[in-house]
Amino acid sequence: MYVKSFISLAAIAAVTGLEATSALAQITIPTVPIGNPGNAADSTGYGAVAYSYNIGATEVTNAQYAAFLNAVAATDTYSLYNGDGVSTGMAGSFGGITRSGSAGSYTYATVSGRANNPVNFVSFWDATRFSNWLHNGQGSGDTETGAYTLGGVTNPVNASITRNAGWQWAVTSEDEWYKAAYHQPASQGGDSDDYWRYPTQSNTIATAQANYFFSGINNTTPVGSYAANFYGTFDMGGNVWEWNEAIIGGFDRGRRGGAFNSNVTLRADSRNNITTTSERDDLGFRVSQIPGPSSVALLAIGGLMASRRRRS
Ligand SMILES: [Ca+2]
Ligand SMILES: [Ca+2]
Ligand SMILES: [Ca+2]
Repeated sequence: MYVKSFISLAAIAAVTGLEATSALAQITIPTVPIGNPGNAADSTGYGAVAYSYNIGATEVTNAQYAAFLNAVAATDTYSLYNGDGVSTGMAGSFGGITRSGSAGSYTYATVSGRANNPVNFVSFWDATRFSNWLHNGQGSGDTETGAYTLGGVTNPVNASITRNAGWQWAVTSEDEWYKAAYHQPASQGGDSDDYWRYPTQSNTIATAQANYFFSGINNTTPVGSYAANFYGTFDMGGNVWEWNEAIIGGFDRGRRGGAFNSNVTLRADSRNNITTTSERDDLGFRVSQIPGPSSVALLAIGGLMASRRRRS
């Protein structure tokens, strides 16, 4: 019977010791599996990944990033929120997150109609802290340890920070990103050399396929507004550029895929980089995941729910 098998969040909290509110606050990052491990690189030299991994199906959204801010940025020690000006910054016409209150009790909300647009105005270091927070189970999870050891320094020395072994969530590496965007084996319906020129399963692109310069939108669009590519990811071409981990020069990290104001930079042969502290209207990020202990913990909670249902 439905009524007897129903289990409330409060009951889950009672049996797991979790607060119902923290269970509700957990966000979900939809991911897709990237298989074909051990694939060869493209002629550009990128795209080879030896292991299987998951990647965010979409760019990280304003709603996801606002949940992160509400969890860890009541004071905002690390400048995770960009509040520049009225027309720029996260509260401006290209952003989608507002901040209320004063330091120590800041709260954050998404702008109506823009919750599912990609977060922007985020530095590379903001992206690493979001990843660490996911790695550490969200909630009050630490932002300074996990996939990256940041040591409480808002903008660390660039070359000193690389992904730690044992990572569970991370900013995409350049190869992880490139493979998810452009790879499709010829044997699985792909291009003859296993890589497309655009992240749209095609060697040409049209405005029906992505939000880029010729679309004429000149702003971000909700993630997933265009068709998915081979592996099931959205908006790897256009919408916003996406940070990757590649260390390029003294102060830069990689970014790929172009944005709403881009054209040729959507292409596989267009490698790009920008200063780690840049916070721009056309730049966001996407995360990678290796299933690990936190996923196992969630499965355990799911199993507990199932066993409670069976008993009730
Ligand atoms: Ca920031
Ligand atoms: Ca090709
Ligand atoms: Ca993009």
